[in-house]
Amino acid sequence: MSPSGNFAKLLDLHIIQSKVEPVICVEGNIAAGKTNLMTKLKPKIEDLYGKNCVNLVPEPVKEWNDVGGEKLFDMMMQEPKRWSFAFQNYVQLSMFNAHCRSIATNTQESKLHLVERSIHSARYVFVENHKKLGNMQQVEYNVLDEFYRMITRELEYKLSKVDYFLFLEADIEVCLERLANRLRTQDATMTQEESRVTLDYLRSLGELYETHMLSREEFRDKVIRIDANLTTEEIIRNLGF
Ligand code: TTP
Repeated sequence: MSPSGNFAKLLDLHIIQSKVEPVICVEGNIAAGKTNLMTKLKPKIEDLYGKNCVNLVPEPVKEWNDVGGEKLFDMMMQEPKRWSFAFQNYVQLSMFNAHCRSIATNTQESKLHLVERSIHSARYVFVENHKKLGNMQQVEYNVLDEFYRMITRELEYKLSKVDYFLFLEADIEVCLERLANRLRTQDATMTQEESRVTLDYLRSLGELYETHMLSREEFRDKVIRIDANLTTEEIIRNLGF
């Protein structure tokens, strides 16, 4: 695990010295500020390494509420026991598709990929959470796990090979407040269904981030923890930009 102040130096090492295209995933609880950070970090990095050098890959959230015309995200939030399996299946599928599309259509000279969340946190935070809450049967969990392993180990697509996880750590009270503000100002990237998100739900997701993303051998050394109670501008400064 690296301190956040080293991030700009790490990027420099990757981009200038080793000339590989790093994959950086921005992680964190619901409403931790991922979208804001990605949007504001992109121009800072491009100021240093050239116009269009960042390939920004947002989460395909809009697709989750239009599955052949069905609002699957809303359905899952209303009836998680009935729909969490179908929903998490679709999250994995749509992320895999969006990530592969983004690489295939990326004609610009990208030097790095800045990705919102990852197929790994969808699996180890959200799927685990549904299992823990009893929303998913063991056999459904097994199917999702096999699907995840097939995508990441056999297909091994580029954006699943993550170099760094920028992990935004905000207090759950702060996340809930930001979510409430977003719903009040109609600036919701998802729908009013997110008003069903509770402190307990955020706490549970936060615990799963700790036990999986921050502790598993395959991820833990790639994690850069960031105090996300701060403003986005302060975070960017702390990252060394
Ligand atoms: P978030 O990625 O948390 O989007 P956000 O806009 O809240 O984040 P930020 O403010 O930090 O930019 O996800 C959108 C919703 O999708 C959120 O309610 C969590 C839900 N979700 C799942 O239920 N399962 C999943 O596997 C994933 C990845 C998201």
